[in-house]
Amino acid sequence: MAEEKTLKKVEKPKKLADPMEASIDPATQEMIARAQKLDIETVFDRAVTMKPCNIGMQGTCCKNCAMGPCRLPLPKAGIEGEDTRKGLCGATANTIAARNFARMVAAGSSAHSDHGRSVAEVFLSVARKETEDYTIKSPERLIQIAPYLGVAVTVEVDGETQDRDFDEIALEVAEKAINEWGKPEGELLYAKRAPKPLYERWKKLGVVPRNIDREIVEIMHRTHMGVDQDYKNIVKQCTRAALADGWGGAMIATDLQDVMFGAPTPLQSEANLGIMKEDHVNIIVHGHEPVLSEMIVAATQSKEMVEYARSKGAKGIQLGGICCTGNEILQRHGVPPAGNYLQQELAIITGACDAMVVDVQCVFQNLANVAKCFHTKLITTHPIARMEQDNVIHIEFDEHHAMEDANRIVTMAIDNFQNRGADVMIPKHKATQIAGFGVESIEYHLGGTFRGSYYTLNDNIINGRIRGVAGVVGCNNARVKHNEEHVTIIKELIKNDVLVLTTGCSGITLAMHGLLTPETAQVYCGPGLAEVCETVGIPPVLHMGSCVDNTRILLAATEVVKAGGLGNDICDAPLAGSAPEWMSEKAIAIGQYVVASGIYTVFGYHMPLDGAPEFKDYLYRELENIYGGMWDCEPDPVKHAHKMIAHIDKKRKALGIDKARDRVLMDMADRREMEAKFQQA
Ligand code: XCC
Ligand code: SF4
Repeated sequence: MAEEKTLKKVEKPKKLADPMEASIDPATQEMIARAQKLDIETVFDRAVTMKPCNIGMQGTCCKNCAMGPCRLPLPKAGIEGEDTRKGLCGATANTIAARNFARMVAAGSSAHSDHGRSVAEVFLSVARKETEDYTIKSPERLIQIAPYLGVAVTVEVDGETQDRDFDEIALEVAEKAINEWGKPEGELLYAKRAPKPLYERWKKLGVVPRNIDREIVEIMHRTHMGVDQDYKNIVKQCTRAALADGWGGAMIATDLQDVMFGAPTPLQSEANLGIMKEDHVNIIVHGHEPVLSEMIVAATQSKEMVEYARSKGAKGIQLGGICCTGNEILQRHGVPPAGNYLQQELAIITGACDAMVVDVQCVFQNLANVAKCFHTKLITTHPIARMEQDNVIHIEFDEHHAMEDANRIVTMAIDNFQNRGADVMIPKHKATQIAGFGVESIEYHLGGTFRGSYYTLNDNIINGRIRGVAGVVGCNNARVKHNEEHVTIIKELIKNDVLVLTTGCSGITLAMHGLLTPETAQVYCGPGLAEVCETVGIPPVLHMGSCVDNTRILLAATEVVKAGGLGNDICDAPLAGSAPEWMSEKAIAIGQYVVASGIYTVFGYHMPLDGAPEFKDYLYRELENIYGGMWDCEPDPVKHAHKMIAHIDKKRKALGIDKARDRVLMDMADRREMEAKFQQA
């Protein structure tokens, strides 16, 4: 019997993903099919063979001590009367779900903030003049952020105000920035960059972070067995750690990256696997920290390297990005992203990837298995992110000889070009995009006649041409049809005159599907938004960068409040947030800081909260009374967009600007009618 069973098992054909069901992107569909033909397994196949754990999905599995794991699924019939479910220690479903949620916030905040710390450390070497490979490309940004870190930019000399020595400012900024991670007293300095009422609210609630590391450590302590067993108190600490991320670690990362590598300005590029070139050396950089990839960009552009590539029979070097490392070099150098999170294996499956260089976060361990099937060199570069497989090469990157490391990596890729197999297949698909928007470029482009202020953006919101602003960000998730949620939600939003700001893999997705061009306005936008976009020549979806650059969205929201006419605080303005296909713990940290900053935030993919309905209700409803923003989850993309729009309209109504939209839309209809008549005549 037993034998028969095993036999049967072996005979059973392997379940594979249906490429058409797995993604809406033709390049991805083609590459999944190719992988299957070559018998190489990808995340898409694993997603159909491995089902998620039902109790984990509900958020109510606790393994915080060795008496567990204690599993508290919600009874099928629901709960009538008192909820008597408990873990061995008596922990309730609320406590367990809240602790699990908090640990996601801690992990997510630590990822962004550790990234920020690395950047701050490199900047300290720059300020101390210990490295020549990095410089200060944006002195303006440095001067701009210095006061927020309590660093004076002027000095008094004989009663006269003079500019302070620039090197001195740089050094003090570096020291003050690094201090934010572990200072023994005081509070997070950037908290005061938020609108005053928001800061005051945080202060009153006792959630202003003390320092970045401490808030994360405290989550780990509080969620240890037998410590914080009041879900509301746990959520309070989630807020404090998440704010330390959004208005701390991640914001410092963005700022100091801008200082060292330049603040992004709008530029044109492309996106999708089709950016790879058969006759070029293809190098893909993947991960999050731009510290190394900045050097790789420089190396691939150097004359020596290009000539070396030619000497090996290639026409040149094509660099491409995946995930947020990709976004970082896209927005500053126009390097095209080869794909988003779910396409990382596929870039290798083209057979044309001569080296994939990874740093931290969102890197599949399966890349090593896929790389084994091809000539691709998979190179890990970060001391905290190595892989166990023996085909992975580790070249540890050190900022003190950054250029040397980058040259070594690029040389390795070039040398590998000749080892390519005959079987190369690069999908043809790619799209053009405009990326590289920032707080200042929105100001500049939407500044209208009085350039240099958010007033014109506000004015267009007040007069109803722009209904509101949405931040749509975040990952892909193999449990969701690749790209579909992002694209559907965005189309629905812009159709309804909502201007969209995007970052992360969402940005890459929208680029791939051609939504990041000014021409998109005529095709997909409602009449109000279309008019604004056409007048100023911007896309209706503005790519603001990587995941840490969600802080740009916070600062843009702050500018909206400052410009006036849309309330006194972020929670008054017609704004909403969304992460359609989230998967990363960082998304939860981001969600929490966005909510705590006053913005209604809808996740598309399932949130692990169903096992604890009371805790879920607290996040989805109660938080609005505390922070002005709250969580929500809606997997249906059209409903998802309309929940955001409903919130935007609620805010418009509260501001008394709901009638303006009716007028604008009527005007437009009238005008079109007139134009039609005119044309007939
Ligand atoms: Fe990772 Fe930032 Fe998510 Fe993409 S979006 S899958 S976190 S790379 Ni931030
Ligand atoms: Fe179970 Fe409590 Fe231990 Fe969690 S902390 S595993 S609920 S005994």
